[in-house]
Amino acid sequence: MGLTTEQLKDAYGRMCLARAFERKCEELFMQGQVRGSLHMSIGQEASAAGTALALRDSDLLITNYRGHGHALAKGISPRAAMAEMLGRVTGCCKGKGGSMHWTDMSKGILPANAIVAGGLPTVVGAALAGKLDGLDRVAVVFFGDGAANQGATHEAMNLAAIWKVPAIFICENNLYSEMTPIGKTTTNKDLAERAAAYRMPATIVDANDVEAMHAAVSEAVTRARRGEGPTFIEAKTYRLVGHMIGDSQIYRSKDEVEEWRAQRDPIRLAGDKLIARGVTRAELDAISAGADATVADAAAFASASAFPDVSEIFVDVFEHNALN
Ligand SMILES: Cc1ncc(C[n+]2csc(CCOP(=O)(O)OP(=O)(O)O)c2C)c(N)n1
Ligand SMILES: [Mg+2]
Repeated sequence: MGLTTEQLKDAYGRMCLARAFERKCEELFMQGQVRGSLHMSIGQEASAAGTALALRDSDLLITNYRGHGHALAKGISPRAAMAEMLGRVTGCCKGKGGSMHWTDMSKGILPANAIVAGGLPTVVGAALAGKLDGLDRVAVVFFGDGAANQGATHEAMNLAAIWKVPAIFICENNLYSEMTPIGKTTTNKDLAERAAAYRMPATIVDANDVEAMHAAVSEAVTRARRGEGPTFIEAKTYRLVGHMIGDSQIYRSKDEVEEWRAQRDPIRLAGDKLIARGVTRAELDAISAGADATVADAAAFASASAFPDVSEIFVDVFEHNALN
């Protein structure tokens, strides 16, 4: 099941937005305006856009530290997201969560967290809650190939399968866990095969192809809505930038990165498909310029916003008494 041309244009726009947003964050990071670290998903945008297009606002999404594209594709406000990057009070966590805790419950985006595999137990709970409440709602989690080796991943998959909860496990296999190539972390590089241990339906998808990604997630959503339980999707992809900003990337060759950039850039692939369907280059440029304008507006909004007042430091955080 492919996307209509309108849907593909929508996907293209969501991918352009994610990329423009992260490039702007990179710029702001270099200026010292974004603090901490920055984990970009450049090269992995089709996984996010294809998934979001298969979901409703009421469906839940949980992501991790590499989740800018996921949350933007699912509809987080770019202004609130950028203000959060800059630690401003108008941010989606009032400036206190940063990049790694983006959330927007009105769009079904649960607060992200940076614990590798931390989203998997949460998604089982979120899916179970929807099932117990009789809601027609699915819950999706994104995690990486490294996270697939965590114990929590397997506990979560086991429970999801036995309880038949409407959860979708999307493992973005970008071939590296921080600086470690997948060949050094596991003997079987097809991570989808692990789902068989839980009798969970699983599929491997070329996640640089937004249509393929959308088709795989749509099938999983249909199964979940029918009450048939969870699905595991291995989204094969590649990050075109370092693990985090400042990563010198000495663990992989420049040729490898260049080959993925030249052959498999998901935005270019979607653009080529649109051109083949008769969309003009000028239309594509207009979509991309629209994304740039949204990001410029978000950055201006964020820069003009105040920092949270220091009196707010313990508001909305867990257990500040532990510090006393
Ligand atoms: C429990 C835990 N262990 C270690 C880390 C440090 N860490 C941050 S990202 C990362 C690599 C995860 O790789 P992968 O799951 O493949 O995701 P990717 O970064 O490639 O998207 C590690 C080890 C962490 N955040 N949480
Ligand atoms: Mg990885």
